[in-house]
Amino acid sequence: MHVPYSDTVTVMKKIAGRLTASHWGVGVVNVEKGRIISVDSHPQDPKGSAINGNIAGSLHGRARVLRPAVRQGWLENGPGHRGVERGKDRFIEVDWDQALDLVANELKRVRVDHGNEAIFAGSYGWSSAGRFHHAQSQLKRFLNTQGGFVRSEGNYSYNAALVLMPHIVGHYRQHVVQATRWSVVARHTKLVVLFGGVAERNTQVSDGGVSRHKTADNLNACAKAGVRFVNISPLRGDCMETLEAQWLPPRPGTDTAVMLGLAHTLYTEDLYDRAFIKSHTVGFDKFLRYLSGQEDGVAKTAEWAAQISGLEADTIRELAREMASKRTMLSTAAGVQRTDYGEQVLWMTVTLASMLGQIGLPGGGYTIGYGVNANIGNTERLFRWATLPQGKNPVENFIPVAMISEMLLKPGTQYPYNGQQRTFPDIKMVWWAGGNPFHHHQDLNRLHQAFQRPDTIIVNEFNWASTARHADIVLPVAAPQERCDFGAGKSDDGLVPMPAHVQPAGQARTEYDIYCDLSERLGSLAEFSEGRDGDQWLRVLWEQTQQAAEQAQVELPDWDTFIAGDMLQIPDPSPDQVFLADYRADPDAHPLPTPSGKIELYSEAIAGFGLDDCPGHATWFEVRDQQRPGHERYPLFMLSGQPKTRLHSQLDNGDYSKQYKIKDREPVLVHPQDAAPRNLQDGDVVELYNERGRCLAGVRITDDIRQGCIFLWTGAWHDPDYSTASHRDRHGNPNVLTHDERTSSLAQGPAAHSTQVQMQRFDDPLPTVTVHEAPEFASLP
Ligand SMILES: Nc1nc2c(c(=O)[nH]1)N[C@H]1C(S)=C(S)[C@@H](COP(=O)(O)OP(=O)(O)OC[C@H]3O[C@@H](n4cnc5c(=O)[nH]c(N)nc54)[C@H](O)[C@@H]3O)O[C@H]1N2
Ligand SMILES: Nc1nc2c(c(=O)[nH]1)N[C@H]1C(S)=C(S)[C@@H](COP(=O)(O)OP(=O)(O)OC[C@H]3O[C@@H](n4cnc5c(=O)[nH]c(N)nc54)[C@H](O)[C@@H]3O)O[C@H]1N2
Ligand SMILES: [Mo]
Repeated sequence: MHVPYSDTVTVMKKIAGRLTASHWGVGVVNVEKGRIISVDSHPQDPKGSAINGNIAGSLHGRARVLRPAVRQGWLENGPGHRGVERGKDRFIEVDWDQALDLVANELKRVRVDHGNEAIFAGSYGWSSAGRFHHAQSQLKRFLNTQGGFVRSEGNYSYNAALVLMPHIVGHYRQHVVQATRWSVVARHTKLVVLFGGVAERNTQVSDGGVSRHKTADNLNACAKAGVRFVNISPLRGDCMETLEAQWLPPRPGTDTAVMLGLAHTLYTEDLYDRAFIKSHTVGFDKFLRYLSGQEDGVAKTAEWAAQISGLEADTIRELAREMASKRTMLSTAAGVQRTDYGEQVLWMTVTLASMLGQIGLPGGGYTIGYGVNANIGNTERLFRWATLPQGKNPVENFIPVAMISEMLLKPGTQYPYNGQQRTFPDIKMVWWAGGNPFHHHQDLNRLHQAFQRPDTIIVNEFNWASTARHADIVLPVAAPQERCDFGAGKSDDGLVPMPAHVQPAGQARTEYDIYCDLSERLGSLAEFSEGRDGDQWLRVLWEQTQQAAEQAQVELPDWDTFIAGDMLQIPDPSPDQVFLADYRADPDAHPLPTPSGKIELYSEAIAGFGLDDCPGHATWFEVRDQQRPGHERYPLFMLSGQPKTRLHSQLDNGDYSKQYKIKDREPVLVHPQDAAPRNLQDGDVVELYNERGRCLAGVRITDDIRQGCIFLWTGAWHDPDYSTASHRDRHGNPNVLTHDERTSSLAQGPAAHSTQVQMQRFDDPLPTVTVHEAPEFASLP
């Protein structure tokens, strides 16, 4: 196959030279007098994302970090000063020379006094699109020239899957790539059962970028072909209305029980596939002892599942029979494993699908994470795009990503992870670039305490969100539209030119230039830059991408032509992908990378770890907040999924995000029967609280949510009111309420969705949300 450049690209004159790439899609930038006034979607995107509407307001917003800034207490007293707490202290703006001298000297000091194991630069976060300027790659490349750093492993999205799946099926990142295509589902499947739905709002986004949004069209094609959808989720909106799904809202955190009830029906009515269980799985007999109640005296019947989940026993039984009678795809959203004991729902999905025996058949089996991004089930890349080489990290130590507070609060202590006993390092310096832990981590009041521990915290940012406000040194960085790059999603089929459209705001600089200047001070410029400036690196990365393309028989234009033109579409390598088809066809020729080579419904390895919170087979556990003494005081189950109006916390001060706020607060979805006894009207402001924290939010009343549950979107910039004892967040960030206990001691993944709260109308005078404004600066003494 030879695809010449002229066939893969349509240079549309009107938009040539005006493109930008974001994780939420391609934008066409409109500039007037050196300022971005708006960003439209690409005309060829069937479902362009409105999140583009945040770019102009946020880039030119009042919260931009315009100059390097140093926390007053740190500047006056040096590293490690405890004085005014981080987050509460004021900042002093300094010039670049002073900021870079401070950073270089502090880096030297920490290395000499404590070694590189005292530097944490896990720096989790989504950063921005752009292959070269990717914030974490830049930081890691720089620190690797300085002797390395403690990194983090895994992610907040699907950490339970990343750790569990290799034990029972294989590498989860591969599974995302190999997910059965929706086009195959449209042709073959009769029933799709969605645990946690497939939220269209989430399919706006894909890591690194998405050139065309295909999920909505592909799902609608399934419905048109007669596929029946069942949405098992506390939120009706987790499934597009046009799919006319049957909505079954369970109590959150009970999906494992529902699946056990389904499995019990399949077993007792002899509707399960004995042959597949025998040929393709191990350990069913042990699981069966648990399912039947032989192990613990409790048969996991449909009635048992109904009592736990709040669904009807008959509904569960009928669904099991229907599943066994036709081609069925099970889908479990990533959000459903971002819960207490999130490993179990994954294991039970695999177990249930194994009993149905359709794994590896077109449109049958299971998928974990449909809806986790815009590309899963829709497209894949034909060849690999080049990345900035990060070099080698001489430090071997790492932490599971969601143990950041644990690590900072408990240096030197031991913790379990994936069958190992590990020891936390003693961290003196934290450096964050391209992530916002005061958005993404759980129990932010605990994180605030943890962030008091290190000697020095450096944050590279373009906005004064809460993480920057918890730093000692803040370095202002150029935004994607202020620098030149190319965008290409990790699983996307497009290459997007990203020319610079405006000058960096204030004194902001690219991170590459910042690290070059630091490297010069530290005597390692040649190693870091390899003698290249940013433009030269872009040309090198493009040449490498051209070479990879050539091997796949695709011809890419030269860099200058590309950067001035339209996006390129690369052919999809596997439009008929069926997950685990090879394994199904011949399990001996294509063994799975598990200890047995088969699907492990019972894992000797995991059982051998002897963990109370993750035994050797799928097991039901009640969520933790329900088991705590006095839990009745917090009767509402709070879900906190991804926001429609932005990517996590990014550009929260943009117009589209702000348009949805209620009296400047993040909206919280409330069921009418939860609103009435609390005397709440649509548009009221409420206070949400539990023992971990408090926040305000704006009430949106809807019967699209299960009664007893509320839904508060993630990503409102944390805006703590330090004059209140609880540091009440004025804005509506759910993570002041979530707990920091993680899924289990197997995966140590975040478990944000399992949170109980109480809610009351807020009748006091409304405090102003301040976090969208720049902080008040102190001046140099
Ligand atoms: N309660 C709850 N919490 C959750 C979740 C949940 O479901 N519920 N979901 C979790 C999930 S799945 C995820 S992935 C995380 C996301 O958490 P994050 O990825 O940390 O969230 P973002 O808001 O994308 O943070 C990116 C930050 O990087 C900055 N940034 C962007 N581009 C650049 C750049 O080029 N350079 C630098 N230096 N900075 C840049 C942005 O301004 C922003 O502050 O949140 C997690 N948190
Ligand atoms: N617009 C937009 N899109 C995004 C993102 C964003 O920030 N903005 N973030 C991206 C990222 S990083 C990720 S990881 C993905 C996340 O994609 P998902 O993990 O799929 O998203 P969530 O919104 O966390 O969860 C999906 C739904 O699960 C439901 N749910 C929660 N707990 C339970 C439960 O116990 N049982 C059942 N049955 N359902 C439950 C909730 O109703 C929630 O709406 O989204 C990506 N897409
Ligand atoms: Mo994520």
